[in-house]
Amino acid sequence: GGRIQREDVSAYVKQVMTAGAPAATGGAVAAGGGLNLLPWPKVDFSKFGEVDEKPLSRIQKISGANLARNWAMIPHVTQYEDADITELEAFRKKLGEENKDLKITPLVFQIKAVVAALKKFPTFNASLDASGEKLTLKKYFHIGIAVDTPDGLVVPVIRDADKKGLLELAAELGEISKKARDKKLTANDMSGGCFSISSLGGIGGTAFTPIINAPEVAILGVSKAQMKPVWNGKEFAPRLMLPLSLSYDHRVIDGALAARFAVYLAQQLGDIRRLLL
Ligand code: CAO
Repeated sequence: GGRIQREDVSAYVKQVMTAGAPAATGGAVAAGGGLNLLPWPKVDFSKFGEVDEKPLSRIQKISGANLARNWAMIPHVTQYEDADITELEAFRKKLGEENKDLKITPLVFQIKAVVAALKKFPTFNASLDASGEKLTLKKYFHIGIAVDTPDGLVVPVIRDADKKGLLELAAELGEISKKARDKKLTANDMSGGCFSISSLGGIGGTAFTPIINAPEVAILGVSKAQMKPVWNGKEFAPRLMLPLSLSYDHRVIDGALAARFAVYLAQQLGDIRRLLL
């Protein structure tokens, strides 16, 4: 009579356990682990209207494959925080006027603040091995910077950022972004990073979810600083607030640690005298 009997359930379970869950169950994860995704939809778009086709660039294909692996394999969580950079900005402007040959953007201060936070929270300066069982803690501070180029995203690395001053970092940032846009980066320029920063602050937006650059365990996304009314205990005061989005690998970093890292980072940016400590 179309009833589902005990034997049917057993047979079904057996089938799932040996062959992976069929798509009709909606289960994306096969019983034995691994992804058991539906095939990519094949659509003849020209049936619906006029279209054009454009192959992805070489960089897009390489970074796309990396991003897809990292997104699928790393359990990402993003922690948000705002840093009050009102004073930092005044100092940056002054520094810019004194060094007109250099472009000193907020990013160099972020690199310095990230190095301070990595020193305080070494778990963020680490990599998980392929088995997911061993962490390698690094004692050097090489910071990857996401650079947008007409051909796609590349991440050159500033080495030993802890040993460099703001002006030196500003000069190097200028050099690597130019090298990236001129397609002159070598594999060596893009290797050895400990932690990456992806700054969309020059463009806009309030927050985003950056994808971790494996085998790193965290990445900082930076959005555009904006004047906001901030309560100072007595009144609302206009303060320049910088939105930070910290994505981390939850296998390695717990939420409380990530919140502490983000708060510490915001404190460093809020009072850069702390970077001297
Ligand atoms: N808030 C407000 N203004 C900011 C800012 C912020 N967080 N960050 C930068 N700015 C300002 C700069 O001061 C500069 O202002 P001026 O022109 O008045 O001097 C302007 O925005 C443009 O900055 P920039 O983008 O040229 O320089 P940068 O040092 O901030 O960044 C680089 C350099 C190479 C990181 C950037 O050009 C870039 O490519 N960003 C994109 C990265 C990216 O695509 N990430 C996404 C990865 S996921 O797909």
